[in-house]
Amino acid sequence: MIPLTHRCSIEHYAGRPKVVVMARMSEQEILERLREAVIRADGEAAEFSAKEALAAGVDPIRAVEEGLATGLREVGERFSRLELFLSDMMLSAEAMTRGVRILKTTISERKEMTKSGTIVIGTVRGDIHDIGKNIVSALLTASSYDVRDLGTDVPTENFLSEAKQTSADVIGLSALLSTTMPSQAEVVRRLVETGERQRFKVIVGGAPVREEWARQIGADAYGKDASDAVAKLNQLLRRRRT
Ligand code: B12
Repeated sequence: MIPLTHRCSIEHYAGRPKVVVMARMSEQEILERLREAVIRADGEAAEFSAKEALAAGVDPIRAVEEGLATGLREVGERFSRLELFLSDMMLSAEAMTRGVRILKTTISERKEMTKSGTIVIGTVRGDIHDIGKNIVSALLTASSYDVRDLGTDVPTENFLSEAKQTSADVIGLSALLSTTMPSQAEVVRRLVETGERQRFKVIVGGAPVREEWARQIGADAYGKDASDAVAKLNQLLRRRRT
């Protein structure tokens, strides 16, 4: 059997078909294929290339971040330049989700044994973007966090009540729109008002969010991407335990 990572073509020698196996596909080529599949909104190609990535031993997080997500961000830029319609963005998002579904299986397999902490996570009120948040949830789960994912468009009070109910260590807030970033600030404000600010750590993230914003609203941490989210939480909780 020919590994998926090898390109092959059928050529004819003396009138007989012969499979010619060509050079192994490089990691860079696989990442490029993932990116292109999302830009073309081709879900089948996204799944295929995700399988190629796994077969080639590409780190699944890298395949998501440097392959699929790069494509989706480019689609977002084209949308903002009015070169694409909202429906195009939706189809690309679907293609990305199909690729992520394949890669996620391997991310989840990495699960470590000791529990790292409990996090209540969700996309804030008014915002339905969930692809990035789902990746963060998957990597946190793989890093042994007990993740309570509340989904999207989550009302402020739901973050508070779920965190209390589960005795969570952390509340994670995702926002993809500049108009919904204030909902992250609202959660922190409510924690202060209810006297529970010291009880839970707060981490924020999402494409328009920056470290400076996290500081401004009084969050404990900002995560640039899924790997950074895990690193920041490990740091935060270690500090709290010592
Ligand atoms: C896909 C997409 C959609 C899809 C969402 C599908 C879904 N199920 O999520 C659909 C088509 C539905 C959509 C709708 C809209 N969208 Co949209 N969308 C995007 C797009 C192209 C990609 C987002 C994405 O999934 N990226 C890939 C993931 C992997 O990256 P990520 O989300 O940034 O997540 C990473 C990090 O940010 C971080 N992270 C994320 N969350 C969290 C949470 C925590 C706690 C931590 C620590 C880290 C973290 O880790 C993640 C993994 O690395 C962006 C473009 C962009 N540059 O972001 C526009 C974009 C966000 N959308 C935009 C807009 C305007 C809209 C609409 C208002 C369009 C409209 N006219 O209706 C609606 C809003 C609907 C709503 N009320 O929420 C704008 C926002 C502009 C702004 N700054 O406010 C963008 C930037 C496009 C643009 N350039 O104009 N969108």
